[in-house]
Amino acid sequence: MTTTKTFAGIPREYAKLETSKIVLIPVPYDGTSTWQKGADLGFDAFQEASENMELYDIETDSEVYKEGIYSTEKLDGFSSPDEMVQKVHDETKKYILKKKFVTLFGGEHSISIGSIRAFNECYDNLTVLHIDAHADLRKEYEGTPYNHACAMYEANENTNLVQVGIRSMDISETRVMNSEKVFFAHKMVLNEYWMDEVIELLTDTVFISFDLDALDPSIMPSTGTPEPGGLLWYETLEFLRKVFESKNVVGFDLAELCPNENDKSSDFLAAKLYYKMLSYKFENQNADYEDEDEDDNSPFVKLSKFKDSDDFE
Ligand SMILES: [Mn+2]
Repeated sequence: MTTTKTFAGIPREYAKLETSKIVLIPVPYDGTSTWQKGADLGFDAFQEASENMELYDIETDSEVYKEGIYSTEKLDGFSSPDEMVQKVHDETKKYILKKKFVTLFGGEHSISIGSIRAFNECYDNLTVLHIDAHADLRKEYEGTPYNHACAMYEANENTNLVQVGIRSMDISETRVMNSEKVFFAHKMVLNEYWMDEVIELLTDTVFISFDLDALDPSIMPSTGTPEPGGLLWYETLEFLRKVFESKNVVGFDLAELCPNENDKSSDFLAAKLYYKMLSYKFENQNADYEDEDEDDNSPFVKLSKFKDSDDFE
């Protein structure tokens, strides 16, 4: 039997595949990163930090782990970037088809290529909401289209790609970038309406690809390429909660945690961010959460943000 640890050390009864609504796929891959290596160590640091996190979310008044979080075995041991993309695609698609809410944790950002491909095969009119310091729009880099610098090239071709927090890119990327759907960090800081403007550009079905270097290095120093001028904690949470309230988020990934053994705060932030995103996803279901039996609520159904249906109409 598997010895895979449960996310946050939750009891096994909440981590069985059959009853879990959420699947966590770890992809500790660091095949192509260009400067600081170490994203392959990100998942273990995230896992360890998660085990030290309290599991009641104050803001949503929920314990989302009770929806069930199944952790798959790590995907690793790839012989090439192509093989990594293919395996991530296959594994992601397998769990989408089991009607799970699929989440992934990198690894470097190229892990998103295969997962986005799988989501795009399963959902119409998919938006990829890409939150990152970097545009990641190179067609090819250092000999492969599956470099982390290329993570969003295919999404830009095949989905409604909306990019948020961007503050570093190559001039060649300006030629493929859809500038109407890019929110540059230096403009966001002057625009109090950026969250609503982003949401207006999203279709109803959204996959969130979150590169942790989107966050400011003051709160997320442990990433391969820290860029000044990033998102802060509460604005990030406010934005994500709005997205989860107003759109059907069908899955997400977090990438590029590059842990530093002398500073665990980034690892903890990553664990908390992951758990916050799950809490936002399921908060409407949790509103009536008293009966622990399974019901027909599916994470794929867009739910009213109102807890009591008498309160509106
Ligand atoms: Mn990045």
